[in-house]
Amino acid sequence: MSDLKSKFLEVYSVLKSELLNDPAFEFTDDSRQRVERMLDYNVPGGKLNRGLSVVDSYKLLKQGKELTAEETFLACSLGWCIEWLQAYFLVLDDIMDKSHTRRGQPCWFRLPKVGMIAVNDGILLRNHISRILKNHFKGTPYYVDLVDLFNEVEFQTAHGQMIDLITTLVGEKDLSKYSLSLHRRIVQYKTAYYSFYLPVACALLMSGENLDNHVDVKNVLVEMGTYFQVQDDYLDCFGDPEVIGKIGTDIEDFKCSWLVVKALELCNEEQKKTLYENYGKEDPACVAKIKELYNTLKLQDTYLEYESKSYEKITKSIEAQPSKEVQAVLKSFLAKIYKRQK
Ligand code: GPP
Ligand code: MG
Ligand code: MG
Ligand code: MG
Repeated sequence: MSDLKSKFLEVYSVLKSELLNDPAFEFTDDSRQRVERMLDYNVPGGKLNRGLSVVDSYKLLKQGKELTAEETFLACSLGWCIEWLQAYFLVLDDIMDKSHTRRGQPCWFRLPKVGMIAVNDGILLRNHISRILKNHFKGTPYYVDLVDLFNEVEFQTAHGQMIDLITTLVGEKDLSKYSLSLHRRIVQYKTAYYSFYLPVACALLMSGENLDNHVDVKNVLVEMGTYFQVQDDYLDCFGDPEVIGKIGTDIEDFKCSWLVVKALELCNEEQKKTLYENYGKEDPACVAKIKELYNTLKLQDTYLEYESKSYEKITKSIEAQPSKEVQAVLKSFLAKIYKRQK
């Protein structure tokens, strides 16, 4: 494990222990153990890309100067706030998407002793972020901006999730509404802001920057986040569940996935009929028909083409950024996701 990752995980233990001894609640041994189990199950088990990116980005913004122990701790804590946010979203998203597995284990709400208590666990996870920010950032000049940033990004994500969900309403399932522009709108809000803009925005605030001066950076990151969610849509169908740690449900859930949008663009009348008749059904035979059609339409090739085109386009926008440090932050982020398999 890299030094940074082990340092990062050490900070997790510190933050967790503070939360489990929060004086605002009188924990009993049982309740403390319950929260600890919930955190260990849902917070640290992912790729940690979002969280680690805060530290990487902050270092690059400091032009590679060695960070003090205090700065490292603060950057890691902000990174963990994003991982906590991600855990909060995923616990709830898995209920809404009726998913089965996440990060190679059953979704939290699928555990017999959890069920719908997972909804409240989501609320706890969200509140932990505010506690961490209060405990460690209240005295900093950028505290208000940080709280505001997390609120704004949560607002955007919840609205993205809403449009993702209302397109799948039973009784109103209508493939003719699905288009690349609807897809872009959904993924920009449900994924790009919290996964891409937020880590870099945290690092910028820590460096004393005013976020209003970095609208171009935000636009590039939103572009990258959109590309990342297209990858997620692709992997939902074509990824290896052993590698991605989750079993796809987009076809069953009637999601406005990039794949179905592309299929609608490329299909003939007969294939369109197959799409309309089989998309959004739980029946494995219907799902198999959709996957077969995706193969006939060579969507894997369309995707590879999309990947290289997006990479080129994003690289060009990065190179148009005036600051070399910002360019380095964005390039390191892009390198982490290009051609990802998980
Ligand atoms: C990812 O969509 C989007 C989120 C995890 C945001 C959820 C937002 C909430 C307000 C709960 P996805 O369903 O495609 O992700 P996955 O494929 O990982 O389930
Ligand atoms: Mg979802
Ligand atoms: Mg989901
Ligand atoms: Mg998905």
